Amino acid sequence: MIDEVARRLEAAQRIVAFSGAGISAESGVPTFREKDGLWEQHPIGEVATPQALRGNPRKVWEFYEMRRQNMQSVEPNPGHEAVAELESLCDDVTVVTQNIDGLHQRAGSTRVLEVHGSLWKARCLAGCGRTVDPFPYPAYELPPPCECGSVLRPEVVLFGEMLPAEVFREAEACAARADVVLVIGTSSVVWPAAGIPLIAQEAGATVIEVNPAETELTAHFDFSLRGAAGRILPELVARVRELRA
Ligand code: BV8
Ligand code: ZN
Repeated sequence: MIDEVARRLEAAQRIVAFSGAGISAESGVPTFREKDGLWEQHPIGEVATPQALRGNPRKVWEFYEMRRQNMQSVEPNPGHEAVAELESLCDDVTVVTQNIDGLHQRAGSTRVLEVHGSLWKARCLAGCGRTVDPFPYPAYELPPPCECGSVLRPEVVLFGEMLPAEVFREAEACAARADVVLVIGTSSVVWPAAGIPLIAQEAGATVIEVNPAETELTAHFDFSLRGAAGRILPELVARVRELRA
């Protein structure tokens, strides 16, 4: 199967790598829905909804500041690096990530669409328009003050919130014109992001999942490589390189 997948990848003019928390798992970043996942330790209703943010901005900030703190000792892993290396094999590669950790960019990917926002950006909660990018770690005060007298909020998409319209539109457009989509390390349960690979498939793309487990959408995909991204993606890229040699 991996030979057939490598052939599809080698022939692709336009590639979309769609990623979730699983690609960062081997960097030591906890995922959300596996055992001891983030949502087990921190109920979504308390730390990842607009209601929680309005009701207790400090508690929501403590959750995101803890994740920013954990990221201080985290590096991209061979999975991120293999995705970045795709750019040397294909001149139209777009990463569409649900992750907010910034690891794809640190691994060298140059076109990254963050459909759920970023840990490293903040914006005014009251809507005065101020944005702080980058919003470096540590935040000296939680919640951080905004010049307008309100406070800043993480530039992260909380449950029940719209995804950044421009970014999501661009992600849908990239999916609709992709030849191959890699679906890496996502449980495919969070919408509308989970629908990105299906948009590509409707438009004729080959969709390849990389995940140690079966997911909600595995049955829809053309190929599903069972295993860790940090092992499978470097092997895939190596085979594409061989086909090119
Ligand atoms: C919206 C914040 C509404 C940032 C996140 C019912 C009730 C309420 C809401 C809904 C509902 N039904 C649908 C909804 C909408 C809701 C939703 O989809 N809920 C789901 C849970 C049912 N969606 C929303 O609310 C979205 N907004 O719909 O707006 C609207 C509509 C119109 C008009 C106005 C408003 C907003 C969704 C974004 C929410 N924010 N996070 C943060 O804290 O990070 S979502 C959160 O889940 C993260 O962003 C994460 O990226 C995302 C998806 O999770 P995964 O990345 O897939 O991670 P997970 O742990 O689930 O899975 C890890 C996978 O990796 C596993 O498959 C595992 O096997 C694999 N893996 C593990 N190790 C490895 C590996 N793979 C490879 N290699 C390894 N080594
Ligand atoms: Zn403000």
